Amino acid sequence: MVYKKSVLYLSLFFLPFFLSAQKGYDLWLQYDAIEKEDIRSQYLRQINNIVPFGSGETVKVAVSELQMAFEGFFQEAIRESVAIGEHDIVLGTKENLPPYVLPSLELELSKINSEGYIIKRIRIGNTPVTVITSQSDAGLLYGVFRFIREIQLHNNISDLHIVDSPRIQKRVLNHWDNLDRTVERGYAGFSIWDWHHLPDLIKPQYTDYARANASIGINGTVLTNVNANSLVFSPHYIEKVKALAEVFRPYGIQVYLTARFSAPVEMGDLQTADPLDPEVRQWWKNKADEIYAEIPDFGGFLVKANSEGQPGPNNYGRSHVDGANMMAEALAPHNGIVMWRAFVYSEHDPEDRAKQAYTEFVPFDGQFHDNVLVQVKNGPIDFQPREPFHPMFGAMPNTPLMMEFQITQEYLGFSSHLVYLPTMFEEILDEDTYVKGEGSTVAKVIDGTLSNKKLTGIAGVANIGTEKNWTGHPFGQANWYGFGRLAWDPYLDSEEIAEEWLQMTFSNEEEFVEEVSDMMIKSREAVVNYMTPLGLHHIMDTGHHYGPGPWVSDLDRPEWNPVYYHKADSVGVGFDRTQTGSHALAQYAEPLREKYNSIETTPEKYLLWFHHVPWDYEMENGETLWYNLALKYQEGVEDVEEMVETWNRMEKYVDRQKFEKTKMLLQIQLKEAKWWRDAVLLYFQQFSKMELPDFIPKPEHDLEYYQSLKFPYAPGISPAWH
Ligand code: BDP
Repeated sequence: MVYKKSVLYLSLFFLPFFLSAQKGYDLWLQYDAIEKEDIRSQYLRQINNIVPFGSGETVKVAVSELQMAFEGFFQEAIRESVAIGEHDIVLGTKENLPPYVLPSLELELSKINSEGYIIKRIRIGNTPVTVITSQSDAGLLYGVFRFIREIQLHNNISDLHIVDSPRIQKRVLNHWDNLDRTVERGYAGFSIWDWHHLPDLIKPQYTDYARANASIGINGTVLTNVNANSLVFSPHYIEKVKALAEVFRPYGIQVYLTARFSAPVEMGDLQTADPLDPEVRQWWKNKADEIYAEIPDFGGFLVKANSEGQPGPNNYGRSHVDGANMMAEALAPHNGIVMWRAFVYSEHDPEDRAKQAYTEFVPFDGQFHDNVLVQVKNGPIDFQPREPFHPMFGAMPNTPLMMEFQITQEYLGFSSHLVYLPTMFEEILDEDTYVKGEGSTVAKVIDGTLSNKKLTGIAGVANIGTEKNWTGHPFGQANWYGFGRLAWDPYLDSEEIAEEWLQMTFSNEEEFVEEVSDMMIKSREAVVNYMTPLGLHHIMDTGHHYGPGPWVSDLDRPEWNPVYYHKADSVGVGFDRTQTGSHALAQYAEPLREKYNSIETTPEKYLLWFHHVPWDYEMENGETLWYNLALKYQEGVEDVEEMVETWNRMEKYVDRQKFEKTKMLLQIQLKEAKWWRDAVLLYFQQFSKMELPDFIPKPEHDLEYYQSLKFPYAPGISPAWH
């Protein structure tokens, strides 16, 4: 008896924690009961039964998702029915809907693409119903998730008329997951792919992963690290990949693998991986056939070649085109694609690293096969808190270019800092390349409208791991969510996305949504300010990229050292990329070239990216560069202080676990923002020889102390780097 009591006591005690953890796990798919009776009854008046048409797996998961959502919202089971009645939710693809439903949808059906959907309130005779329809199964599921979202946002559904289609075709997550379950640049635990137990153990988490992705329209996942392991091509692993593909298929998600260029040699079959060697070409064809025999809807390969030590066609005196086209030929009969990365820079090339990808790839414009996408990081260096857009965007009108964003926060505070990345994604997508006159935005390059591209894509390096809430930081989920939403429509407003996510994840209360979305929107500028303001970049400590390391200068490759990027000296700081320097700005179109060539017309946010600026240079506010640098670092710290205060006011809206966790993480962020400010300013002061302005509190430690800090076990470094 006593024993039982204590069990009960314990379980009651732990229940709130368990529920909280579950809430973290449920991401933005929280189907919480609608407590306000007027809202609840209004919905119930317009939702009766579900009437599905079609019998595929996708229809089944769509119905069960709706049922799960309704049961959560209304705490009542919603029945499935075969005959259409008043206020029913009728769902089916165009092909499967009964013909008498179609006339009221014809116009909309002609407007959506193969993955789009329509949600429309219509009357069949005198019977009012809500129809969710599409051209394809995947579109139908997207429509169902959209309908659910409308309710999560407490929108009116009495007169729904939504017609929506994705603007980009391949909307893909890139997992930098290794087969040993470590995750390169992963800060949320280990890989969710339990390779050892696959294909026999199918974890419910795989389905929940697919649900989350489908709910935001992600339709592809690259399961493995770009620093690839050829073992994944063995029959043993293909079987495991197949098992995952089967879980994801009903959700419209294709699987892809990273292809290690030297696989034909490493798997012991051939002596060479030369892409022009007929045996090598045949090897890739056979491998593709073998994979497709098991996974008929396999997506294709992502390839990192001749980059950071990875093998590639250059090892055999061949070009990126030779390599990519060889794989493209192997995949083409199966409708597979190659995503060939443009992230290349060489230790043998003394040219500014920011120029190298463009120099190497742009001359190949138009030479890649139709099923090749060249995947380009958003900026010309490497996922920094702020970079100008990559000049390759717009410079290859005859080659499909795929955007690569990094959702995992390698250079932005890992999973300890609250940084809302869609603000940054939006900044890049909105940038004007001017290649076809004003309005030639990066978004138009990516969605193919600028140069009429047939194949389009966007990738995000995932921030997902085995942590209970998937992403470590509760707000990391917003970056996964926001990436998906922008991949669907790169013209969306990141603030609206933040508001949506907050309502779906936390609460619909206006005060909460307003204040916290504002905090999220400002969080990106905060991290830029306390890490790399005014165009500084890559001054993180090397290897793990955790914390400041502007002093690092002893690594073998020059461009692995932060001093290479800031070039501080007694005159000033910054990388001269104008005519007098590396002339990297020549890779941009006019009028950008002219604009960036002069200090006066370069936006201050890119100042030290393009110019080596004297410490006493007078900036827009009449103060010196040195003063302004200090000001930015201080602003960054104050921005975080404000975030802390905002969050503390939100306690009443948030479940305890998420509240406490975020609160503690914000304290870490504040501590680290101060660390950044003090360490970087003390370091640069050696060059500027100027006093720190009064508003900078006395640093807690001296420079030597900051330089002595070492973090050999900082997370995210995968064995690929050892
Ligand atoms: C760098 C990362 C490294 C990745 C590389 C890449 O530090 O871990 O392998 O990018 O994108 O930023 O290939």
